[in-house]
Amino acid sequence: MSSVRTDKEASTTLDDALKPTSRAVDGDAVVRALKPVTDGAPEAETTDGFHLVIDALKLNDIDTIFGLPGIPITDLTRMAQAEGMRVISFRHEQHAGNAAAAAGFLTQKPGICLTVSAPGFLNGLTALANATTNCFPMILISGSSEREIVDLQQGDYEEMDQLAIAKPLCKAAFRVLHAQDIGVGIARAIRSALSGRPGGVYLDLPAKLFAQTMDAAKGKASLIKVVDPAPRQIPAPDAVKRALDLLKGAKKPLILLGKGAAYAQADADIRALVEKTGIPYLPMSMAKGLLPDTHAQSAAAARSYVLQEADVVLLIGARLNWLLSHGKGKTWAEDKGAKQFIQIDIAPTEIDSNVAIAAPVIGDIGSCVAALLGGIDAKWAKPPAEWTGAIAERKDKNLSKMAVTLAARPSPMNFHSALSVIRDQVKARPDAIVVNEGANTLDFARSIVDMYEPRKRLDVGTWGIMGIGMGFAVAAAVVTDKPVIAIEGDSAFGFSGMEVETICRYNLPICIIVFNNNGVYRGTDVNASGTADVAPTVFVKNARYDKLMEAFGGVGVNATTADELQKALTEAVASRRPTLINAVIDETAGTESGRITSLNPATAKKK
Ligand code: FYN
Ligand code: ADP
Repeated sequence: MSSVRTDKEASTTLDDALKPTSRAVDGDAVVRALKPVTDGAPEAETTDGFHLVIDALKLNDIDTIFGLPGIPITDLTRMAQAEGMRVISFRHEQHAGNAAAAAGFLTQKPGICLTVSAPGFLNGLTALANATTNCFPMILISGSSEREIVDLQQGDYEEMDQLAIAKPLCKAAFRVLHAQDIGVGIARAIRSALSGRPGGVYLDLPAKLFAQTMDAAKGKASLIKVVDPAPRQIPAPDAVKRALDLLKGAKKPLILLGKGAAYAQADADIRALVEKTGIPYLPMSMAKGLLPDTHAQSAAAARSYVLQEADVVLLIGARLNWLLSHGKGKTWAEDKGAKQFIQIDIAPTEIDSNVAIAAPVIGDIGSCVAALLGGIDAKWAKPPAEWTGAIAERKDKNLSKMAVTLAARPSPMNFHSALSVIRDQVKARPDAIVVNEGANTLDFARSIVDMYEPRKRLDVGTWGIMGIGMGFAVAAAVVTDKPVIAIEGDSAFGFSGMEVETICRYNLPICIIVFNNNGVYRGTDVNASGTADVAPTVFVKNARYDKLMEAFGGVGVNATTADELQKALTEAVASRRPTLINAVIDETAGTESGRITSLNPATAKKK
């Protein structure tokens, strides 16, 4: 128990706390908790809701909170810090939530986001829903108004039925009303976030809970250290055999690695499976680096070809959603005959969600991949040379074409020339974490910037969401202490740009590169009405995003050439100083919606 107080005179008892009008007053509670009251008489040691929350998290090896203080959780942030937790305070809850989600993905521990009631909670909710969509474990803990007032809709401060609102947007939602249930509440939240398919969990803590007191020993005994929160799920032997038989018979097999495979931290076995079978593989964007992108078996540079031509596809932690054209249609050359799919996933209901899956293998990726590996012996026949040869041919052609484009040094810079600099830096520092969002900035960076190590690339994920940039970057720096390179479209950066102050405040080794082409997609759109307003996609021309970083004491650089960009980026990574490089990009470069133009109704029609 990290903190205990003797408070015969404590102003809030459990009974008091349950009265509708009592509320923890920020300053008072922290003083009470940090300075035990003694009058010489023997006193019972007590603890309170604040400390039970902190102790329950610490007991479960959770040492960091991402959040934004305010009523009623300000004292919780102070006390958590006083008790040795790292508390990273943001300027907007959405970014704290995104940080928690990224921390969850990187560490396999639920990232914690702490917010105030109603508006703060709602700001955090986007991140919680996004985490759930992406299968990242996080817990959004929000203070809330008093149940009695909320339920009678009597107009409490920041009144909102938060639990009801959160429920459909996350994997599980809980509310704790009594201090003695905090241990159970946190345990249930951790288990829900981590077990099976990971996801976001909401934990509602009404204001009064924090000031409730109880006997310290009983409080300690009420806490739960969660044992085996993500139990291994061993696949059934017949499912493994079915999958191996199908794979063995394939003439043009393909392995597709998704971010579930990256999350699973089964890196060595995944690599062994790819290498021992000799099957070409395609990484989804956040699975890049599970094997180095330069690996001979990577088919990333022949993506369209392998998706069309493969006859048996082994999906490992990847869903057949929009990012994979739902496993059908032109992308998969459906007219040439259906593919056969083997799918490894922890969620049995994922199977057959879009197309028939011939061989589902249900279990955790580590166990499933190990089981498949068990069936690959020295007699395993590698895929036919016609298949691997045809892929190599297409790949080499694309790589050579790309090399020529990357070597060009146009003025002003275009996406390719700027990204070629970043590509070289990541090659030199493969341990750096890349955060990437935007439209063109995202799409070009994904294929140009090679990744070499697992879980080094964080991006817009399943929703293609904008605004994850600074939250993900902060989390990456905080939980790994590695240099972070955030490759940001100018529009995307705007969603979380104010967090540069957070980055400077904690002096994080983050270098942000804003691809500034004066607008959403590009900066050349015109207002057809002829009025004075600029077109909806156009920003202030020639903006200096670098000045934003300078305002808070970081390093700002305006880079108009690849050489300037290269110098600034190399210095930033080496010095670990917060840096923002305003990379001036040709405003005519870029296409509407990047490479997903087909999803944009207007441009799709024009095509
Ligand atoms: C890939 N490619 C390469 C390389 N890597 N060529 C040369 N060198 C290298 N290293 C080729 C690859 O073979 C493809 O060409 C093409 O580049 C693009 O590859 P990519 O990026 O892997 O795949 P693609 O087709 O762009 O899309 C797949 C996707 C991806 C849908 C999974 O686009 C994605 O993750 N999109 C997210 C988009 C998003 O969320 N946007 C945010 C909203 S923006 P071909 O083989 O010739 O096809 C709102 O406006
Ligand atoms: P991508 O976007 O990279 O294709 P997705 O988010 O669509 O990846 O898919 C990830 C899949 O991985 C989800 O279906 C999820 O259930 C699964 N998954 C996540 N973690 C594990 C794990 N440890 N073991 C097995 N499957 C997992």
